[in-house]
Amino acid sequence: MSSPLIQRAIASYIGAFDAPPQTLVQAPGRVNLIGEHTDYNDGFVLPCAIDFHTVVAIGPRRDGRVRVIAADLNHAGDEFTLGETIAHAGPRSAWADYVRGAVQMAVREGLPLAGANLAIAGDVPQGAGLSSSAALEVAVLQALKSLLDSPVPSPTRLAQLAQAAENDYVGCQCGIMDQLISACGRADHALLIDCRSLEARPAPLPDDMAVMIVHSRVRRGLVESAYNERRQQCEQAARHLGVSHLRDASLTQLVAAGWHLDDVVFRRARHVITENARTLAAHEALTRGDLVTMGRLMAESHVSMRDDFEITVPAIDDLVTLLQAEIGPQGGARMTGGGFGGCCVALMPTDQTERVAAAVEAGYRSPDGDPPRIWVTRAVDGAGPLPR
Ligand code: GAF
Repeated sequence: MSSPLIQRAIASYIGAFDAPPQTLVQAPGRVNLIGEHTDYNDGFVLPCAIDFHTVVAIGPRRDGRVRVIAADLNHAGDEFTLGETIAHAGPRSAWADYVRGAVQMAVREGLPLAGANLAIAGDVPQGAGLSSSAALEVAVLQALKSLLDSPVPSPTRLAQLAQAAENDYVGCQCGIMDQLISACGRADHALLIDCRSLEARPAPLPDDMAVMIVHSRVRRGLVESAYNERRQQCEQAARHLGVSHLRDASLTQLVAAGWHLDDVVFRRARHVITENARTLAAHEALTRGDLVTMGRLMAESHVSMRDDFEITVPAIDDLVTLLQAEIGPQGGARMTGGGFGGCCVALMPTDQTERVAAAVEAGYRSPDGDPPRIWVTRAVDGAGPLPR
């Protein structure tokens, strides 16, 4: 983690509260290798936490108030009273609702809080599909937990509270993937997460395999409504198939029921059912270091997101085609995250990264003419305290 980030959080805290913070904590963003829109269908995902973080500097208060400073937003502030029902901050400080939502969920969980001062700094690229909002929610909850010096909530429970903040306070009906990997990530590993049991099985990311993230610079528009609509379509398909979640349906069942399913709903369900199978196969391939199979599964995943789930955009399709052509059979690429813009993820032998990055830099421009942003990342541990 970058030390300027930590220094920014500390300086902002001291500037606002005239004393050093009691504790510093961090929560990372994430990239998903495969398993898209499967989490809220009780299915499987294969993300890793990445080397971009939200850092929170925190200190106690005794007056039941919470004061928050956003170091990266020109030290914008927010202040509210602790409670089980905290009013929204309003559209002009949308960032503050992630904090308010996380605090409200901590209070509802029964954490014995008496008030807090927080200063927040982060370097997770925003609006890129790398889970900056999950990192913020998880970091705030981790910071509140550190004030109590308590073993609870566990990392998994903390992720559930962060998801509740997003679902019930912010209003996006996301699944658990982003918050869970931010809370539970493991250095040098991707995690196969069973989004029903919340069990995670690590798969090592070998040193000779690189994870590259390429930001298409396509702005993610109308994401929330399109996301919630996809979720409703999946629920509709599950109802038709007589299962609680699409995790429990097979392709055979779907095809048999196909004649009385709307074509769009059929395709949404086909994506989820096949993506779950691909994700399980990808975990096995990654575990045996099989880049060729990983590449094939990533390519199939992208086609399924493009044609069945319809969450890609033409510029991202072009970027994935370019990446796949440059990488060849040893590895692969696909769009990552919720969709409608944002980033692609690519796997390749480490010694290929410079060549591939140069080719993408030269060969891709967003519809607005912006060059791509390229990061070769590594998998990091999930949220936790930072040494002082
Ligand atoms: C977003 C959501 F927040 C996740 O829960 C997940 O559904 C993802 O889109 C798509 O896989 O990041």
